[in-house]
Amino acid sequence: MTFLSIALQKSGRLSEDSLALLKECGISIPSGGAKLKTRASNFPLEILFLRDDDIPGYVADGVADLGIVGLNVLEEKGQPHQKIKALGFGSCRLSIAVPRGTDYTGLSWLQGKRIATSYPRITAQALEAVGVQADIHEISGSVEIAPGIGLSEAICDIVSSGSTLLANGLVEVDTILSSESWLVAAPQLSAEKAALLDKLRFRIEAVQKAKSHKYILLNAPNEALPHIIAQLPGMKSPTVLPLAQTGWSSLHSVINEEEFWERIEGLKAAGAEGILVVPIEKMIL
Ligand code: PRT
Ligand code: ZN
Repeated sequence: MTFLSIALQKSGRLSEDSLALLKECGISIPSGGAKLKTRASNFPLEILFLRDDDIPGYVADGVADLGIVGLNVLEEKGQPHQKIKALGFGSCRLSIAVPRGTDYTGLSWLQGKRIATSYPRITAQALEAVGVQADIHEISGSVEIAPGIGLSEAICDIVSSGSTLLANGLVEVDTILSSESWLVAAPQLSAEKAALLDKLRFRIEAVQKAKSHKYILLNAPNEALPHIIAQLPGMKSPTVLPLAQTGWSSLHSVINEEEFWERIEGLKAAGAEGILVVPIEKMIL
């Protein structure tokens, strides 16, 4: 029987969200302490637990058919892969930071300077693209201390809240990569594996769409319906059901989470009452 293998981060910032995504896709993974490998019980999927840095290599060699890893790691490793889907978690950015008070004027300020990073490849590419030559020092951890100990004038490191930079007297001055986790696949997959990947992708899309939408129910006097319906396009068009009270209807629709607050004002102004907004578990269009 054909099955897919997927490489996930064993323990770190992406582990929990990666496993949660598979679970939301209805894939059950036995929880088991320090295992390196396990099989899903209800989907032909084998899970390999690895360090995130090793995932691009495993996927490039086809040892793992799929992987979930940050774009920062993928770009730094520069190994062949197919990008399947951005997953919306593990968001961060790779940024240049300099000591507070530095008169930074843009990437050209880095000309001839020393810059410490764990991302030498991405940093070199970003500088090369603007014709800047800097002395890139690769260090594997605690990059933020480099300027303080006199190792470099700047750093290029992953930032999310920015509190690590702040605590080290550094200021973020330029972002060279915006990153999030991606589902990636080996450069070549057999037709059988590609079909399984399509199944998985379909489930991920249903989960992602559900997360970005809400189910909305409201009551309105019938004369207000045309105005309300105009504001609630729904998947096709809203469902309208009569209420026991004559002259009133209940209207059901799906609304994009991002538009929710904007729409809600308009709906109330148009006469909507008793508005309920509920999460959607899966959404298949
Ligand atoms: O052991 P393994 O090699 O698997 O894990 P790791 O320690 O290399 O990686 P891990 O778990 O720290 O991060 C995995 C991935 O999460 C990264 O490759 C990024 O894609 C993503 N990610 C998201 C982050 C952050 N946010 C983040 N904040 N990775 C690292 N950080 C670091 C940052 O460099 C800083 O030093 O966390 C620190 C705190 O950040 P601030 O800005 O919130 O202070
Ligand atoms: Zn790592």
